[in-house]
Amino acid sequence: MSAELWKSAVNVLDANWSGDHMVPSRRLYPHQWSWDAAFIAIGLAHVDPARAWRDLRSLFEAQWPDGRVPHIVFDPSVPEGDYFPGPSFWDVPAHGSRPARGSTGLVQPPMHAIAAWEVYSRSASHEATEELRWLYPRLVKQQEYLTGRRDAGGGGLAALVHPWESGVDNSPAWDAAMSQVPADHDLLRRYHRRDLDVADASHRPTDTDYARYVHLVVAYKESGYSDLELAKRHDFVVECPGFNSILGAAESALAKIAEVVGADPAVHQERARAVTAAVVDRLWDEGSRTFRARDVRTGTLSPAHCVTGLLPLILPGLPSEYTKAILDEARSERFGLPEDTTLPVPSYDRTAADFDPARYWRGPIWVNINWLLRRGLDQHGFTGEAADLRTSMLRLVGSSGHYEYFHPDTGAGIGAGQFSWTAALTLDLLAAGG
Ligand code: 2M8
Repeated sequence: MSAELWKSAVNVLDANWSGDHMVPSRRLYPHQWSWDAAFIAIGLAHVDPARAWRDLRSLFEAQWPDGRVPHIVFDPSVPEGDYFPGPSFWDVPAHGSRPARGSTGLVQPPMHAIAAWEVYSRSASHEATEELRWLYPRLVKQQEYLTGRRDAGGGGLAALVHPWESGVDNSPAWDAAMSQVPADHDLLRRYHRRDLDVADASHRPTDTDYARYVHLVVAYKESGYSDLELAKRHDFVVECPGFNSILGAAESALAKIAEVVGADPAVHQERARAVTAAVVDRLWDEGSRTFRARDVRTGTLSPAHCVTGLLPLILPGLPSEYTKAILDEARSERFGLPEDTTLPVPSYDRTAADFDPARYWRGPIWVNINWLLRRGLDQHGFTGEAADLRTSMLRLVGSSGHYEYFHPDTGAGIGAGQFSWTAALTLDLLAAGG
């Protein structure tokens, strides 16, 4: 079973390799995505480290001069109509040696330092050290952009200007903030939602979501993708516990990378401590004893219990008062942290009236999130829970296939099949042993 699963995962990654980068899915996502590349590198480390480094390099070659690492790097050989919104919609200017329209202007969770450290640890070599040397200053610049220009709330966290930046696009965490964003259906009608040609509409964000997504991109683009005074002029400015926990964990990974490349680890340890303190200070809700998303414009925390509220567990320095509270929330009927025979945790509170088992980030199970949760459980000594979660993920992918996401009651695969991060993280879970 595990040899078969290993082989099927390798086959997915072979089929989705595009010469110098991996696509998440041939049909649904035919370009390179930022946080996907990091999860994919973690899996490739076990079978083809050269491809892992190449994929990360391709992504960081598209880094902007201000440090932002774009959420999509467009493949110029893919026709404009194969993904919406494509290169001309974003109309990103040329910078440095990068051609115009080469990427989007948004970011995604900065998983890359964590991934680079994972790849290096699995295959330390002269070449791997050279790759780390090349990446290190770029990773630092990425972090500095996020904690600098993107600190719209002024509390030491990165603020997001679009739900796509969170990676959990239509999560209920954004419902309150998104309800204030104009939904211009006329504007949306001028475009064609390519995703609905290749996926079931009931499994994807709604047209109202997309009308708001388009509005936010147009507004940010019209500002020249500027981050000045975001909280005053942009319609959506939020702090996500998932994104910011990855930001903090990335600093801890950078401390380890700094030691290899001869830089100062202390500065990264200090930044990791500062981000961890800011996550607690700004996103902890004492009433419910959970972490929540913050709307920077209103200063309020989202009422929704979303799986991103469990992700501060990946912060190595999170005090035990909070790690225990996260474990309680994960074990509650809202998420049902599995015994090894049951299903991994869903993306949203199972007991909520608007829990939707099929619609993308509003209920289904995602492997990347569960992989992060397992890492956090393991790191904080909840090793039995981490082992059960690993087994349940492998059972799910083993029986349903390398799907993009999974039905939280039946385990049926939903969205794109042959999905790269599911395959890549399956390799990493198999390699981790029981
Ligand atoms: C999904 O997001 C894209 C937009 O970025 C889309 O729906 O078209 C999300 O699941 C995101 O987390 C992921 O990185 C991307 C590619 O897998 O797809």
